Amino acid sequence: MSERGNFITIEGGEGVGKTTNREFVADWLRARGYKLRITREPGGTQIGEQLRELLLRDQSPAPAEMTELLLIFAARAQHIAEVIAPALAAGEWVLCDRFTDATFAYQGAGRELSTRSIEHLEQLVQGNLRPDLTLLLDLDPRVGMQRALERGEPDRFEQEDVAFFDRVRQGYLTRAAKAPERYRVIDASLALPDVARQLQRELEVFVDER
Ligand code: T5A
Repeated sequence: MSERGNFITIEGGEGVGKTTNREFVADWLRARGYKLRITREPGGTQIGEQLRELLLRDQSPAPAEMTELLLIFAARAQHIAEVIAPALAAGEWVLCDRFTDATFAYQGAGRELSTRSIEHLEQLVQGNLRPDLTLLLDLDPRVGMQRALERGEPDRFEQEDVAFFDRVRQGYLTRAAKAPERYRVIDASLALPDVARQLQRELEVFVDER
């Protein structure tokens, strides 16, 4: 039986550069010979991508907050069953753009849903599965929104006000402070090469410890 792979997540608010830097992380890991599965949430499977479309679409009436939370965990259950768990079991590394920390930040801190309910769902859907490393790209949401809006039309989440995104950022930072062994906070306000340098430093430490 092959050794279990490692599960790495990239997190942060809107427009912090998760997708852009995911490529850097992936290239760095592949260059060191790790077999890598790149995926994202919400999404990552056919069912999950359909749920993503439903979640991000600007629609009226919008999904109720609890509906949103359950749809996110429904997509996650499928993602774990179909992609994440089999890949890790086969010894692949999984690099995921957002995971449950996003739910604690957006639905917990942002929408102010109870952390206890999210923890219950986390346990129900994931069992013991947690990321081994979380790279949190931290950025003032005003800058992140500017970057995201320059790129295209805002989705349903991107239409929230700045107070919502301030809570999201604080939610992430609070979780990171509580689990320093798993989280690495990256200053995403710097130019891309400087962000990449910070990521590389953290990856070197992580890989050395394996
Ligand atoms: N969601 C998700 C929840 O509410 N709960 C959950 O549990 C989960 C999993 C979609 C939404 O779903 C919500 C949160 C989200 O609103 P998403 O598509 O992953 O999730 O999230 P977005 O934040 O919308 O993704 P974006 O693609 O907008 O942002 P990224 O990936 O962080 O940013 P990226 O890489 O596309 O960069 C944005 C722009 O900035 C530039 C890039 O070139 C690009 O143009 N840029 C920089 N410019 C200058 N300096 C830098 N350092 C730069 N880095 C990037």
